[in-house]
Amino acid sequence: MEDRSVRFCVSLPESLLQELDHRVIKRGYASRSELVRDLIRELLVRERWEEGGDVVGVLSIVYDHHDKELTFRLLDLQHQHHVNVLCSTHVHLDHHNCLEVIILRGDARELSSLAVKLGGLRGVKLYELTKVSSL
Ligand code: NI
Repeated sequence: MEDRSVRFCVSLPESLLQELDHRVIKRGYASRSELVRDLIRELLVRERWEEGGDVVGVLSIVYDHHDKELTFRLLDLQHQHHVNVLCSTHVHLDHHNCLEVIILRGDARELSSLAVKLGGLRGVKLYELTKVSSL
C-alpha cells in the first residue's frame, strides 16, 4: 500500500527555523521536509529501543585475536544468543586487531544487554551498537 505524503503546517520560533535550515544545508538535504521526515524516524527508532520491542542493531567490536580466551568467549556468547544473531562479518584490520560486525535482531532490551556483554568482555578494545529499527 502506498504511504502517501500529507502536508501540514508547523509553527516554529524564527530562531528554531534558522537552526533547522542550517542543518538542511549542513547535512545536504534537498528540503526541510526531508530533514523533518528523518528526524521523526530517528525519534521513532530511539523510542522503540527505549520502550522495547522488535528491533535491528549492528554491533561493531574491535579486539585482539591473539587473546584466544576472548575469541572463544565472543563466539560462545554469540552461539548462546544465536536467535538474535542474524549474521556477522570478520575483518582482519592488521596483525593484531580484528573488527567484527554483528547484525542483531530481537527485543531491544535483550540486544542492548547482549551488546554490553559482548562489548564488555575483557580484551575488547572498543565496541559500538548502532541502533536501527526494523520498521
Ligand atoms: Ni581477524
